[in-house]
Amino acid sequence: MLLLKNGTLISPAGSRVGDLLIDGEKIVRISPSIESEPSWEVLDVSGKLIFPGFIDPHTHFDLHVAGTVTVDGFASGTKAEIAGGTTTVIDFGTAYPGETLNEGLDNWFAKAAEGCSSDFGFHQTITEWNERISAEIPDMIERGASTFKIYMTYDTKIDDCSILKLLKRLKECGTTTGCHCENSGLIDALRDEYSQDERIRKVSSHYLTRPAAAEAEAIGRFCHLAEIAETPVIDVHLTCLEGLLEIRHARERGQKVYVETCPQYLMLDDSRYENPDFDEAAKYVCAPPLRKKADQEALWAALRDGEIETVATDHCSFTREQKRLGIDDFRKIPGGMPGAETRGIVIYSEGVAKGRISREKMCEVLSENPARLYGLYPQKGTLREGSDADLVILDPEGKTIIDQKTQVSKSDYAPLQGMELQGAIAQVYLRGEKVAEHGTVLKEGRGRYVKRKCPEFF
Ligand code: DUC
Ligand code: ZN
Repeated sequence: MLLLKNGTLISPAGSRVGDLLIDGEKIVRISPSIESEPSWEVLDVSGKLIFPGFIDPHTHFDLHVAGTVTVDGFASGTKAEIAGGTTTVIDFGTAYPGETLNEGLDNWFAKAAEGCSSDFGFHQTITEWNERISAEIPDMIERGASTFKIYMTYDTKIDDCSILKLLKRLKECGTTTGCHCENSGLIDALRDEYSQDERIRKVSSHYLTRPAAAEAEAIGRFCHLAEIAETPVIDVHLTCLEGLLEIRHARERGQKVYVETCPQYLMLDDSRYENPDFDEAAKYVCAPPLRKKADQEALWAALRDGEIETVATDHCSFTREQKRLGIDDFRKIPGGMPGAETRGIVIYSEGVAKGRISREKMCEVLSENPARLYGLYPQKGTLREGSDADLVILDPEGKTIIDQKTQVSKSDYAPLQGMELQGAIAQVYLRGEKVAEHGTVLKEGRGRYVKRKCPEFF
């Protein structure tokens, strides 16, 4: 038994000082005061905030992108996550065209077999639509990969006809999908144009060929397809106000649309791409790209107001050397950046400590909402009796400096390098076991697969 005494227990409904008792892997009692027994381990956490372990529902470990593979696989990716307080990740398994969904999922289980330091699950990415794939949806749900992902851009995209059919089928099966919304045709036309002259060697061409309008149009179209299918849907990695306006329109029509954003879109803007040093600018290449400062403010306000339900990382990490694949052609820069170990503390420091959002909202968007939306609740995402003892003990008086030299991710840069943050992730517990302390992972490979239920549409 482990008794945590006098911590501030955070939940979306409110926070209170109290004691929390862990027996093995589970939280067994929460009360304003629990009398300890001689055989128990007791930890005084006065002044500390106790969050349910964070959930990262958007990672890309061991993913092939633009002729290379992300530098973090499941071992280093989940180790980075656990260092930063994320106790469960949901990665995207992918069935490439011609593969069955079961084969795609098998491949992702094999990738994760190298060992995970956080608990883990999978969404299944669908890259084509036909009767065979449709028939396999119940298998995915049965295997716990109960939510899906589709792309409206990249080689993995599916067309509107397929999206509508898929949405109807997922509705029938009691689930839904997340979507990467960007207008592929618009982007392709601009990329063709920008690759005709010297702009082909400019990193800035990346963001100039993926404007907010491309994202907003695709979000609007995706929402209208969901309107016709009469089903809730998820927009992953929202970056901009224009896209948010489309979400608002859908909600005004009475639709349920769940929205995710990521710390990079809250913290960084597109001026990063204008750096004349290729290595510096290419660090930030991701899709959708970073936007304007006004978009960051709109996203913070939307988080505060409950218009964004989850904050994920979209951790998709490369080294600077890998980014150099695109030194002569911006279209070949692998897209994505690391962020696994910094998400929680960035949201605390820049959100809670700066007064943009409450600590209860932080708990909602990092823990409870992803647990509910992705079928993990109440096993995960909440501090309650019977739930897994996945805990983050956050010291609000601590300080964190982001430094690539001390990060766990194998990437050789940190997008927020040098940032001084208020607060520190003091300890992380995974199912009752202390697995990380002050950024150091104490126990590796303790993660297990979590079979997820279908979403709760709150
Ligand atoms: N965007 C990225 O930047 N990387 C991986 C996948 C994605 O959608
Ligand atoms: Zn992604």
